[in-house]
Amino acid sequence: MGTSTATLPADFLWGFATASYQIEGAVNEDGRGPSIWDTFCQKPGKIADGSSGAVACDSYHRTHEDIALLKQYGAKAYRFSVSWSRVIPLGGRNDPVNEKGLQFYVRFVDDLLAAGIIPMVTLFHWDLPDELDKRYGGMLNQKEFVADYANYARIMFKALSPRVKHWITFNEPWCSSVLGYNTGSFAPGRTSDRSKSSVGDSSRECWIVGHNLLVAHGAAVKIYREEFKTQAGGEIGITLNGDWTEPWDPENPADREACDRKIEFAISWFADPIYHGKYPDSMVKQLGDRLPRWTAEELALVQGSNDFYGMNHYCANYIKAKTGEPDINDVAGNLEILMEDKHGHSIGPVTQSPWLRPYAIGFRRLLKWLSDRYGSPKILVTENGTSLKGENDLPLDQLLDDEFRAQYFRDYIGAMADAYTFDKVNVRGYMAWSLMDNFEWAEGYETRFGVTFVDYENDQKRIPKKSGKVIGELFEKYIEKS
Ligand code: GBH
Repeated sequence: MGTSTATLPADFLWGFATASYQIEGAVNEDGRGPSIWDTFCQKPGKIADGSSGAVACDSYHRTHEDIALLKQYGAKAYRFSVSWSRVIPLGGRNDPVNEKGLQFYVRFVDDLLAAGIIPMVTLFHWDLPDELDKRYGGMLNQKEFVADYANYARIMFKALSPRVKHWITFNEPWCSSVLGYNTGSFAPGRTSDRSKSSVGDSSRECWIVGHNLLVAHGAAVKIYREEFKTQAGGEIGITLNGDWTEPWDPENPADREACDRKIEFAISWFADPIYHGKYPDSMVKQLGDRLPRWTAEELALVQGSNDFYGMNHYCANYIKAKTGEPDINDVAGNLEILMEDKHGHSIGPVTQSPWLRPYAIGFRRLLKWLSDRYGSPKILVTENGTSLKGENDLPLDQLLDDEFRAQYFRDYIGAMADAYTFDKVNVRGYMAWSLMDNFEWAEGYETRFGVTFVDYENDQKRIPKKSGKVIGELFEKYIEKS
């Protein structure tokens, strides 16, 4: 819980988040083309329960149910993402636009606004049109990818601006780069590990993809600012994921240094070029010429390209420095990421997600860390939430009474209010992950993150959990009355 005198400003924007491939389903409907996730899910062994987003929450047919949920929870805003291959089935700048796909989003935005809910649109939440991957190597190919992404972004700005005033270019480029091109655990699944993929170079491709995503982000921001922003009075930024770090041994300076280095490799990889015009020294030092160099033209697009900092945050880790030369495929900064410290003390309770143990004070500390490093930017928290150990196996009445998740939100939203009130962090928005249970990528449907239960066996029926209601009560308490 936050300190009792903590508050949030009257205009604080709060609500819930989702992503297209995780909720929409209807993958073959109304002319949608396949994305790299449709293809990836078909490969045996890639998804824990062998599932895919083919039906998911069926939100393509249930937008009214989703909007009703948002209203019921009292949300001011909703963050959702657009499926690029619904709008341009083949993806490219010379490929046809699918008017039916585009109109789906136009109508959805109209419906949200009619319900009094502010739309926040993510242009890319990992579901690249599959054809672009096949045609020219997708995100690896800077020239083609940036031009195609810019074309797609302009189509969406034209269709939805000025009614949409909050735009996110990319969700978590770290995941697209590292999980897609280093570990191979996410689409398109490229890696040097030949037991997982026949193609890929973990030591190089992730750094190239990260670079290209930044340039594509910059290109879209330039278009928005030059052609749409003035009329819309809107804002645009990128969303980065990053966990907080604590030293495995606080007495060891090497572990303390490794804590910052871990955040640099996860977050500053993208945020330093945007706010400071360069990659972090720690990355340059470790990666040498495997990290692309910035050209003047690229930097002109990338530096200064955030109107706000989009922050996805879930948890924290203990960090132990490695001794010796870094592995050629290392992406973490030559360190171990641990759940327990030197004395065997866990950073937080276990959840259904092996990587996630709640540690709310870490949220406050990371907000301050980002604020200090990037000159007090406006921060919108674009995702925060938790899974719950064994939730999927609970009887329905117990599953709906998700006190563990409710407490997570009390602790995390409280920590954020503390950061705003006492650390003067300029955090102005918060979207809980997620509005409802959905396709949890490589984890399939077994792991649930929703504040709403989705019954995949019974017509994707939505039933609110306790935590959905708690979030509204928390913001009611913290937000100052204007
Ligand atoms: C978010 O990422 C996603 O934006 C969202 O789509 C997803 O549903 C949500 O999380 C819940 O998972 O153990 O090395 O594979 C959160 C950031 C970064 C968390 C990668 C999982 C896996 C690290 N994610 N991390 S590893």
